[in-house]
Amino acid sequence: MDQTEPDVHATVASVADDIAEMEIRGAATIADAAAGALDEQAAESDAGDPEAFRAEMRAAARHLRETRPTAVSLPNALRYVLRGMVGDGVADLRQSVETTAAEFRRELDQAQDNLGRIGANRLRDGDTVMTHCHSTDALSCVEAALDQGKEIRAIVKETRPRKQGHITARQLREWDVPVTLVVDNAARRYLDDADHVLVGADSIAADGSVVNKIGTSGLAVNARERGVPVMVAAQTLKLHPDTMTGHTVEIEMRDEREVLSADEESEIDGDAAGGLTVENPAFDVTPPRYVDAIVTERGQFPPESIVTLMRELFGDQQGGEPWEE
Ligand code: RI2
Repeated sequence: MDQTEPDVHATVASVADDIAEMEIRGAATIADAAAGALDEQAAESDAGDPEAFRAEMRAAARHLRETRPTAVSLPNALRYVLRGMVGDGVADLRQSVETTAAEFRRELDQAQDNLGRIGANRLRDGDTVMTHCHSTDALSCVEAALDQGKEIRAIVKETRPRKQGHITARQLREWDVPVTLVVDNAARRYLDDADHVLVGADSIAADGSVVNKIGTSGLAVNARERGVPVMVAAQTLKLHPDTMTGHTVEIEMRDEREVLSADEESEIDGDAAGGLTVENPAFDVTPPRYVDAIVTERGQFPPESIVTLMRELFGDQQGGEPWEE
């Protein structure tokens, strides 16, 4: 086995950095960028033979895979493109990557549009949604409802530590949706004014558990207690195939500086060296009993039955990952 790791193209390295730093973020957007980066790697490769080309593509996929562990859309995108890489010569292989990456990105957009139309059916004229973080899948439901002429209002949770709720608020205001922005701690107080909790997902497990931005599970438990239905907008790209065979979803732990700046940390800690531990999990797991519906481009599912869709989509896919040698 060749021990030398092939170089990855500069675009792949830069997309990987941007994903890790969350300059590129959101499960669907990450998947789209990863497919684009593989396409770029193929286009720019100067590999002299098919085996060298394949090795480069596998190395690029591994590099992208290592950026963030939780959103399954990333490995699902890499699998899709690498499994579509077929042909005898370098030119054929390159062409197949280009075609497959383009097809993947087209389907991603299409799936989100279809999901939005299905999700919009749950929203009635005059409804208020409470959102958490920023999800393009969730927003596509609101956009479709607006397209249908419904009036929708939003209570938008800020979503510490990175405040991605602000992105949601901006987008909704661009669509002229009346928005009330609240800090995360105020969510329970405002649940009485909400008709739906509407969130996205980074991964959905086979038992219907929803892995999404930290704070989703607490919101869902509160919503259940208040009688507000919880709707998860997640295209099938978010279904996690490994969970069908008992694997759990790794929760990403991010840098403590996202929670406390160096100044804040020293103010709290004074001169005491190492006295403060900061934990910064990016995601949490909402058990299926707190979720009313998972909306996908293939229809709406109660969380407990999502496994039937997963069996249909993934079958009994066995074997190694296409980026492994
Ligand atoms: P879409 C985001 O994760 C949020 O948790 C959001 O709910 C999820 O991805 C899905 O986003 P992060 O990348 O695919 O901000 O619906 O950590 O856009």
